[in-house]
Amino acid sequence: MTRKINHIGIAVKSLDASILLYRDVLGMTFEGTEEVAEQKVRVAFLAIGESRIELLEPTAADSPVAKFLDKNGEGIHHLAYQVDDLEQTLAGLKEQGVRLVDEKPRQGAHNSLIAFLHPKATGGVLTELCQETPR
Ligand code: CMX
Repeated sequence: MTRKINHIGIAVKSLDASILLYRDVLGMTFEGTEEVAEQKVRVAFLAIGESRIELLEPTAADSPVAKFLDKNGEGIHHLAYQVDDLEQTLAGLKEQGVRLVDEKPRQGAHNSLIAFLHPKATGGVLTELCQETPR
């Protein structure tokens, strides 16, 4: 069902300052920034091997990432696993009684479809499932 770690989401206060760290200090490949209006975040992707780091900066005070930063400060926000068929995966998880944040796929960054599972159902780790769609 889950194929690989698509990305690791890290909540940051400043995208620009964090890009300097991940690109210039840690040497990852910067792939660009994007606004995900539906999630109220601006994101930057940095490639590392077959996976990515996703830096998340809130764009509004009521963004889930703003709430996370207020409570925890900067740090790992979620893990994202790649699946082939998100709709089918969600249906299977629902059948198993897993608590979902999103019952239906939503639009994510990089033209992907995404859905979150509730951290209370996944051992305290906010878990995202994503299905890459052709660009
Ligand atoms: N990782 C682990 N636990 C988390 C968490 C996170 N990122 N965010 C919240 N929680 C925990 C809280 O610590 C809290 O636990 P306790 O009750 O034990 O204190 C509990 O979940 C409830 O948290 P809350 O602060 O009251 O926040 P909400 O219930 O309002 O929302 C959540 C939590 C996960 C449902 C919400 O953040 C959400 O819907 N997230 C999915 C969407 C998202 O995060 N989008 C941003 C990224 C978008 C992208 O990658 O494109």
